[in-house]
Amino acid sequence: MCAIVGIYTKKKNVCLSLYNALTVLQHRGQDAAGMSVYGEDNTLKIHKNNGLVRDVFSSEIMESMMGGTYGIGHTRYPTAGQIDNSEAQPFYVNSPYGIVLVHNGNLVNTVKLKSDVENNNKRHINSSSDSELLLNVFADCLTDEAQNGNNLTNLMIENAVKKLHSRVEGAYSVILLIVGYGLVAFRDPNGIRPLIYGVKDSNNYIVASESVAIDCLGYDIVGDVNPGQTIIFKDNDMYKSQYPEGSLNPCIFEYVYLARPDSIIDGINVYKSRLEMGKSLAKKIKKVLTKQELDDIDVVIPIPDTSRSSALPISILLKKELREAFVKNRYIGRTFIMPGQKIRKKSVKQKLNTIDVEFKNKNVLLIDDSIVRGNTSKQIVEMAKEAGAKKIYFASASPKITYPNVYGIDMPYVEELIAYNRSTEEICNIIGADKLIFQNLSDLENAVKKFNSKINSFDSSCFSGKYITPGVNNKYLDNLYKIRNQKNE
Ligand code: PIN
Repeated sequence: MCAIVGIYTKKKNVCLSLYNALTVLQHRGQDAAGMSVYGEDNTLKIHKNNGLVRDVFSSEIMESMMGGTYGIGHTRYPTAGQIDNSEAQPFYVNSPYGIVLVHNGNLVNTVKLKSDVENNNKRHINSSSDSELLLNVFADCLTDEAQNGNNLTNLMIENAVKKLHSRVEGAYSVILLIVGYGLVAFRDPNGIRPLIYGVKDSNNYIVASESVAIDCLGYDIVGDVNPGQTIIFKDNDMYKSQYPEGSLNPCIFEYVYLARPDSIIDGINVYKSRLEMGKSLAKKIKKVLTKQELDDIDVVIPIPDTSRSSALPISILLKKELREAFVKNRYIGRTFIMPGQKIRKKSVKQKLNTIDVEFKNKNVLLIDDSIVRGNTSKQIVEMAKEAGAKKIYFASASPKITYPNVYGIDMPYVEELIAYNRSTEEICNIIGADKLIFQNLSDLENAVKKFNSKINSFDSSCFSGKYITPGVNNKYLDNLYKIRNQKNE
């Protein structure tokens, strides 16, 4: 999962707005940050490095980025293995025209693409990033369009994106900066990863992964970039085209945990969808627990931050008090995003502490948004016991995660997933709880779908094993595992 943003304005020093947008989107990736701006003096500036936005963009660097009127930015977290800065974005190619790209998502036909790009298009890929590959595919498609020697036009760009769609498979929300021309935003025909745009004073535009960036920078939301839609921002205006028709299959994990609750994604208020998840989880809890167990519960306790929204209706529907009993150190990044098991294990205790009075001699119902590897959940149960809890019921607002994600979320391979090949009872024993309850997948999907009838289906692949793009089969997943292990060696 990454964040992308593009801002097209008439005012100078667009780097300042890009910086602000990237800090608002920091939760989508803390591994690396970068931006590229283009100014009237015909210079393109690019800066990227590993680290948080505030560390990568010191005052000195920001000063060197001043001047430009349009630009793009990115925050990244690793989608597989390696964490050197060769995969930080944006990526740049000087021909044709000079193009810079930021990408959120993950391509699934990279082996074929790489061979096509290197052997047929005679281009060099200098990293293991699928985003660099994507940029080179676009550059090749645009080179085809530019053969007649004419000046660049919107139609040429739209045709190049059309060709790109026919070559590329996977999830891709993309923003391009074309030197001297403007910005181009497009979203894959399945609309897996989010992309939304907004306007200020009728001719300043922003396009970003989440609507919070639009809000916080004082722009008004216009709408989501539709699956298969291309929007060109040029000469103070925007030009939309649609190819292919596309269908909306957003990643359900955005609603479960990835996105900020104050974002609206594909017309759905993320916070409201989490409230709904809480309502249906409350029903499931009532079904699964005996009357005795339900009576037993003294308090409902969310594990901060994401699960707070779903814990609220659970407390109301179960008629149990809601208590804040975990305090989070807000200066430590999300453990889910950190690469490597060791760092993840160590960081739980540093990150969360208990308010012991809320646990002492109580039967508690803990709520979390998901259980992935289960390490955090296990340590949290231990902490609750140490703080004096008698019984611990644990409920997850999403179902068991039993398949890998191939569309840009850093999910571990199946064997690292606690729910892989295990019953709910087995998982419950491992994490040390007295009872464990998972949300049903249909309930989760309904909780989100309820707010947008246009959604055909979700990318719920990590729960269901059903992948929306062709070619993602057991052979593909096994190969992914091998590559991942090689990278981690
Ligand atoms: C963390 C949200 N959420 C908590 C991320 C932990 C799985 N974990 C996924 C639960 S926050 S584990 O609220 O956004 O800070 O199952 O892998 O141990």
